[in-house]
Amino acid sequence: MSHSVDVLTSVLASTVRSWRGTSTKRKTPEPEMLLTLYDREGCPDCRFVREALTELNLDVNIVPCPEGNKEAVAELKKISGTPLVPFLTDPNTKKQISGQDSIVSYLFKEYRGTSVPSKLSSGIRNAIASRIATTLRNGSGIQYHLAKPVAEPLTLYSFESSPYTRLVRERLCEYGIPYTLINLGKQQRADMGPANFRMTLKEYKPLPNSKRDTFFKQHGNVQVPFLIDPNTELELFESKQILDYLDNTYAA
Ligand SMILES: N[C@@H](CCC(=O)N[C@@H](CS)C(=O)NCC(=O)O)C(=O)O
Repeated sequence: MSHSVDVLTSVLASTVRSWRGTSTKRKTPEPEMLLTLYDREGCPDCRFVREALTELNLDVNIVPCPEGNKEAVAELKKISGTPLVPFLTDPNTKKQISGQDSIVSYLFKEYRGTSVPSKLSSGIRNAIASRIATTLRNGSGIQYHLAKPVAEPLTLYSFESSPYTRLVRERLCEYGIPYTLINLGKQQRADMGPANFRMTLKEYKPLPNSKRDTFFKQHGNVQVPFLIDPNTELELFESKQILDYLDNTYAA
């Protein structure tokens, strides 16, 4: 599939999800230690959890569990007692939780002190929309593709609904590459739109003292996906280049 078609179907997938997982509340205290999510990018249930993580401005270690990766699934089964994703571990509270509804409820209660907002709550419509999103992406980010082992986890700057970033997350999942997901959800009107076409006439400035602000100070703009690979000391913008890099570096 050409990159443009991939981007288009990814836009459609985000649209069918009503662009949940785009915005992030201005202030959510960051937990001391990163949470870990055993995840399958194309799995409709895992999507709910990642949408909640963006909305809550929480970063997370992703352990990809693509179908067909026997080692990853065996590891998951050892820890959780079941081969099912999503599964979340939170070292801050020592909680281990299975299933999207329990995980999303836990995240909102623990990190926002509220119940799950209706747009993220479970229900038949929401579940169907998430399945349609997976169908639109033709099941990408589900099956394991044989890959070389990775010594150090990568880091990906993302937000859940980002159509370009979804393509990278799918590929990382298919190769079973663990990574730290840094959520840079949108926090104000000026964050809307692509990096080179902001919805503001003023000079772009992220909210002070936010993760976006830190990123802006480092790179002079905010654009996702942005990938860091400590194994090769590479830092890369642009989804197509990142996908080519992952194929060239990690496909077995
Ligand atoms: N050509 C870039 C486009 C990336 C892009 O437009 N990303 C959007 C999110 S989907 C973005 O970073 N928008 C600016 C922002 O979120 O602040 C690529 O293929 O990676």
